[in-house]
Amino acid sequence: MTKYCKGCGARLQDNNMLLEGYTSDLSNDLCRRCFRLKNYGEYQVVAKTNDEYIQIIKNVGNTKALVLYVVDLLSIPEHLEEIKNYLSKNKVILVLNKKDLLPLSVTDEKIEKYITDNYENIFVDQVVISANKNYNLDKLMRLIKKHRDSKEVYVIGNTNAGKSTLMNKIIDNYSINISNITISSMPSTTLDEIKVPFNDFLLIDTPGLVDSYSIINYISDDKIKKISSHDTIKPRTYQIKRGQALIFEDFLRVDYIEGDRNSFTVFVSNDINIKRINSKRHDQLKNLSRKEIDLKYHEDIVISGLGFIKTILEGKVHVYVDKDVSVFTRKSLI
Ligand SMILES: Nc1nc2c(ncn2[C@@H]2O[C@H](COP(=O)(O)OP(=O)(O)OP(=O)(O)O)[C@@H](O)[C@H]2O)c(=O)[nH]1
Ligand SMILES: [Mg+2]
Repeated sequence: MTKYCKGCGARLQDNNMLLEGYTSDLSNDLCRRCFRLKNYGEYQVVAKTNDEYIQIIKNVGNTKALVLYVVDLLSIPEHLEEIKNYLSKNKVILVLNKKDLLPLSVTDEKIEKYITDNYENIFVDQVVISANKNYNLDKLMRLIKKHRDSKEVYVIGNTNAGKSTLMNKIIDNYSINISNITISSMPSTTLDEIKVPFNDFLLIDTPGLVDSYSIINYISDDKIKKISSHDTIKPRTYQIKRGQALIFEDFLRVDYIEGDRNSFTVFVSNDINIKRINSKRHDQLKNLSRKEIDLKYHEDIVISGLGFIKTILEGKVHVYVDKDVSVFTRKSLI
């Protein structure tokens, strides 16, 4: 009988250690990779292609299932609306996760207003939650009840958005079952669909899209752990003059090239070291690819996968980072 790993959804097999779903004993519920991740925190890379992700999303688009589109509030994709290209027939609820990472001064209303102002009529509803802290899960459950008119509810979104964490929380809190889906701070933890019967419908976890523009793909594993914040971010504000720059460890440099004295408030993991330097005196990290950015009033500079810098005044900035990392500006989220 075909059996699937309860942690990552891969088909269990005992033939090839190097392939996903391997276990030495087919009576196990978990593959070896999930067992090790859960018990020892050891991560084994699996190369997942985004084609598989796109195929899953396309299949969802052929159903009328309700979709929960989970987004990490620290890494809101630049074009949230694009998901609807695949899901034109589905109702999609936008689930903005990891609220606990943002300071309390950032209210749900502010975030919701930002979404309604920028993505009007794309989503049937939206909700700000923290899966980790069980925050607003009741509200999410009410929205599911309100919009669900099919037997299936899919949970989709980029890798690391917190889809599996959310699945576990919903199942543990709102049904008699206990959920054991593997979660981790590393990308591509879930490998295939995981269907869990939930009260009178099926809740389906999916592998996440690997955002190829995210900084996560271009830094070492230990740095990935460092940039994945677990605690509420303490925003760090720098009064910054033309000719000064901020250096973030060994992966990011932001130079203030033109403009009046400005204020840069940085929302990234508290574990990341940031130094303010005089641009002329230090060449550090200038070997990275340079992106030139024109700032308007009250904009955020978003560095995919890392976080954002809230700025106040107009100006010109040079951002040095790996060439494949996307850097963009948006109207201030907060
Ligand atoms: N701070 C915070 N971290 C969260 C929250 N939800 C999930 N995480 C963390 O985010 C990381 C990724 O969580 P997963 O649930 O594995 O993410 P996923 O979307 O299933 O990822 P893939 O399976 O790789 O697509 C883990 O380190 C979680 O602990 C949350 O509400 N707050
Ligand atoms: Mg997952």
